[in-house]
Amino acid sequence: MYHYKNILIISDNFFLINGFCSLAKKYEGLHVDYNCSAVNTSLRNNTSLPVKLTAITLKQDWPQVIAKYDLVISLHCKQLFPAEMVKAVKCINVHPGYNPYNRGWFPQVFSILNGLPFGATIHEIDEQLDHGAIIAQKKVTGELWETSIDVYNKIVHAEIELLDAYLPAILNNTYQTITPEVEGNVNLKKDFNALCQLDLNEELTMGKAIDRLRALTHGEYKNAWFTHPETGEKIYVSLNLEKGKNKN
Ligand code: 0FX
Repeated sequence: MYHYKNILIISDNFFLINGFCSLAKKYEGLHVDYNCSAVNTSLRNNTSLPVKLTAITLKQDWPQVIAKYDLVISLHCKQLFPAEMVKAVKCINVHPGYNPYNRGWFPQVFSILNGLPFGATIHEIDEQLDHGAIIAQKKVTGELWETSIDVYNKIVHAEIELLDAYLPAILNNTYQTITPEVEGNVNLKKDFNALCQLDLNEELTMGKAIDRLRALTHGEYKNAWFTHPETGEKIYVSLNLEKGKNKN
């Protein structure tokens, strides 16, 4: 039997919920409930998920969480965990960044820009954003020909690999932690939004321009944009990169 028996997964991410459900099958006798943010109706209505998701608004619902569960795992939950909840119950975060670098919003976007490491981290949640003691982490590579989505896909797979390897120690509360020696840096949603607005008069090297656009190219998302100088229309920009066969 495990140290933690009543587990709550809070997630706003389809891929990670699916991945966690597959892993959870290996553990008998665990009680796992799955919640997502109340605003995330599309995820709650998604019939291809193997579990039913219940809506939760942590700001108001946290007392029920601490009464019912002994372990809460965030798999990209888009709500901040209230300090009262973090103090009262073990809370663990699975984060798509290599802590303490580029903590916060869309870490790989910022790592493409500032050259800091890409990866995934499982850590204890404290009162600061993506900040607590690190349980496990794994780096992934980000290559010059890769855009945000290419790196992100590697990161979410790394998150599942870490969960697969460390879930036994997490459930038994036998894991070791490390505390990063530096605080690192944090990016917020507003920093991402500011990056998306391109200034046609900004001067930068071609390398920096390519990095900016590959950081903002993520599949179908319309991220980078500029304003047409004459019509005032918004023009969206994304980048297509393809690696050739020859070295030269
Ligand atoms: O679930 P998630 O991958 O993670 C995000 C934050 O990056 C993470 O730091 C936080 N802990 C978590 C709660 O929320 O977010 P997503 O599915 O909205 O986005 C996945 C990727 O898609 C993102 O890294 C970049 C890209 N994206 C997403 C949106 C919404 C864009 O390029 N543009 C967008 O507008």
